[in-house]
Amino acid sequence: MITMNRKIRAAPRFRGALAGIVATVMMFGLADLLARAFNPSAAPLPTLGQAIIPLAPPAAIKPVIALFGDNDKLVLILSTGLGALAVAGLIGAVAASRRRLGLTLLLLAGLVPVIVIILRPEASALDIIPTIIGIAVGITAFVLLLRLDKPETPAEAAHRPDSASGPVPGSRTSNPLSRRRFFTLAGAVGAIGAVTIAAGQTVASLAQDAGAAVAKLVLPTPAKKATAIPAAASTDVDGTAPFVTDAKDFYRIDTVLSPPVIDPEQWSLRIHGMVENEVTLTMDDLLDLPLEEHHITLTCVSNPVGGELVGNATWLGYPVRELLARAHPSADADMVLSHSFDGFTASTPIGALTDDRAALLAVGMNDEPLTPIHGFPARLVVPGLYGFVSATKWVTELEVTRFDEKTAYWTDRGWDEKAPILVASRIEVPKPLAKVSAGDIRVGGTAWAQRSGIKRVEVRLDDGDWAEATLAEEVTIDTWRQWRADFTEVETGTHTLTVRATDKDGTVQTAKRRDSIPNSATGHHHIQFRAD
Ligand SMILES: Nc1nc2c(c(=O)[nH]1)N[C@H]1C(S)=C(S)[C@@H](COP(=O)(O)O)O[C@H]1N2
Ligand SMILES: [Mo]
Repeated sequence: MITMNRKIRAAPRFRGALAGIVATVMMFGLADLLARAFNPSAAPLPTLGQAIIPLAPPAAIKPVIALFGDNDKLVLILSTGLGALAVAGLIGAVAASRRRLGLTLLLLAGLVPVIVIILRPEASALDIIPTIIGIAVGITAFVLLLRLDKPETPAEAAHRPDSASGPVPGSRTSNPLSRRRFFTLAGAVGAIGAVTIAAGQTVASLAQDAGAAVAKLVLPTPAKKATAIPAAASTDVDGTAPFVTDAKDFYRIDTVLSPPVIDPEQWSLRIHGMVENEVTLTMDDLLDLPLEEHHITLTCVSNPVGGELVGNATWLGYPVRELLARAHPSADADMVLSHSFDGFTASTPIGALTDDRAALLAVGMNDEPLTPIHGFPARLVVPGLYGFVSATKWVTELEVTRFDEKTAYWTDRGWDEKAPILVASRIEVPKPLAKVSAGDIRVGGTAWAQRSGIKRVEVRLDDGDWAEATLAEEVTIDTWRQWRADFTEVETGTHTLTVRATDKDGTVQTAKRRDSIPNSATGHHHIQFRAD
């Protein structure tokens, strides 16, 4: 009797959970699709996901980036969605026995995305309309579903053909007819939800085409061309990364779920804070300046040893040094806090922006305007510093200040204030666990030590001696340098290769392993391969 009672009660609870889940799918789908028409940045699911990012503990972010790479954003959206469905399912299960409580909880849960949307810095009151409509329709569907999931009256139960013993006293047995209607409606609501989600994604990918904004920006001919890249800058070992990284292959790290699309005609850069003259620069002003082109290798502090979060491009821009000079920074200032359109900030030592290095306010990458994910229409690129303290994309403000007055996005989360790039090297060929023919083996890779330059790269096979690699020609001290090494008479079996680099100051890349927080992972890169 007791087990039977439990079974009978589990069924409405299950249907309640299902009602909550399909109603929520529909709410998100509908709200998302409507938001695409109004204002894509007001779509509830991405907005919820985006709101979670700054709250996430840094210790959790880095492993996610390491595990999923560029897919970290997809993983975040999916887990936010699954989390929301789990909550909706629980509330639905509660509503099966306590309707009013369930409805109140659902309404409260629905308010969460509304509040998050309103709290965005760029929010307008209209932004909540899609979500409110989604919630209203979702809750209506939920109520209808619960109504259909009515318990069977004793009279109905008595007339059921299979009811030999009549209704169980005190139990809620659902009515088979309304149960069928319930599942039909639940299926329909779920399907509408799925279709609206798919439609929203399609509209989103069409709208994401920032082509129109990018087409408005026509790059001028550089007043100063970058040094020509000699053929000898590449070792030509098959399978190594090219010397110049294509924009589409360039690693991407940022805290936005989708890059802002900024109209260059609306963009401006404001230089303010501890300055004598505030300066505001429009895109036309910037494009009229004598722009310079420089090859610069950009690196992320989160790059694991041997990792892919490094790339080399030819950047076109104007020296930040000159822009700052127009504003006349106070002698007490020691930092420039660059602000992005999306709220991200980076704190750069003012010296790195005013010395002779090519710190650029960049508009071009490899002869094209920046792509939206790499900072269109303008970003900073500073040789020798990790991206999180220097390479602000979608940059809109340079605030001249002091380290003891202001902090930046990542420094607030435990990363170093000042982050010069450490000497590093990686093996690109052979690939980890590759099978190669025994005998003569060619090894190739890249090393970097921006601002200093690479002096030496050494490679070791198994426990052998360090062998000096052949370096490709250096293009500038701010670009990475390819290398290759040849080993002969490599025997059949499994082998390990290890690499280390030395910069021109004589600093040898340390073998000591450490984590990327607060100032980059260290250790030697090694890989295993099989010779057959
Ligand atoms: N607006 C904005 N700019 C940003 C970031 C960000 O999160 N938001 N991330 C920084 C970090 S950590 C790095 S490593 C570089 C990466 O630039 P990329 O994505 O063009 O390779 O951008 C920097 N600029
Ligand atoms: Mo980074």
